[in-house]
Amino acid sequence: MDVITLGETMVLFTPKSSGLMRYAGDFSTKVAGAESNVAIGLARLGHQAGWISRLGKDEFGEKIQSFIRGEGVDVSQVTFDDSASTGLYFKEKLTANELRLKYYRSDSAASRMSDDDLDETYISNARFLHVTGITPALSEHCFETVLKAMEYARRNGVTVVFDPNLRRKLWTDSYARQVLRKLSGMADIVLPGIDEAEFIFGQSDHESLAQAFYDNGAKTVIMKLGKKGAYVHSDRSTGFVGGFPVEQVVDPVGAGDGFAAGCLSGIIDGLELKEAVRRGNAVGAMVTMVDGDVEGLPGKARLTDFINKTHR
Ligand code: KDG
Repeated sequence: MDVITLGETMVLFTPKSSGLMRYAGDFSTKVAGAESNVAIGLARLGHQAGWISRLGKDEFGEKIQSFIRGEGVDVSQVTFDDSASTGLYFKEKLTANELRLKYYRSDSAASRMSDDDLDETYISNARFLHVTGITPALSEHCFETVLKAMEYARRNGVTVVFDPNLRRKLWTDSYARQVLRKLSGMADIVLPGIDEAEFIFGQSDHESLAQAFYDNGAKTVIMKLGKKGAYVHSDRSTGFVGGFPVEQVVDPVGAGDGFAAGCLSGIIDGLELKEAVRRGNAVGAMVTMVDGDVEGLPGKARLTDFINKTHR
């Protein structure tokens, strides 16, 4: 495996009409979860990715497993729980530019994950372990599972990648800040957004914030700056990597996961760090132009085309 990831994936319902969801009659159903989004992004780019999770023993659990398997991600470590449900998630489009997200995931099957769900050998055979700050927010068990997965990775020489992915609806600010800071310090590579960096370390400029993550323990800091691109800070390379212009943002959700998949894909392919981040910027931009978290993730040919066209 190139990358193994771990986390909750839900069925995503999107009303076909805009406005308040109470008036919506028809919904599309898709599959969404930050970590499986990354795994799918990597698989589309030709890498080997695995996803660890728990699903409810219900039709939605079956849907998620078969969708992710169909995308070429290894789901051999996914288990089914017959006493809890698969999580659901609604993306309400209030106006053309205003989304409202609503979760139905408390006490879901994934929130009951425990370190019994982890196989050290499976993790030790990967090059990278990708985890996010969503999973520890689901439950104490989930937090311990993330810690254990990181411990297995570290003692087997697997590079740990952490994306804070702050979800304020899931926990209190003070606890979130404490946990995200701790996990960021245990990772080799961190991928915070500038807002998340400010949430964790306080308001400052991107250079000082990147330095704060570095001083906290991460060897490579890749900070997302939205449309502007990203800022990189590591021993070998420091500086901006410009973003790609987007004609029209259709759905921004999942762009950060596309960015993570693109950066990791570049690193796996042996690109220099800033070139890898450029690939991340391109994938992130492409995701925003299509509805759904994963539907806009490109294969290698489309990605190369997009990069070449934009920079001709
Ligand atoms: O990054 C996209 C995710 O936010 C979305 O897929 C849902 O995993 C999700 C979450 O917990 O918000």
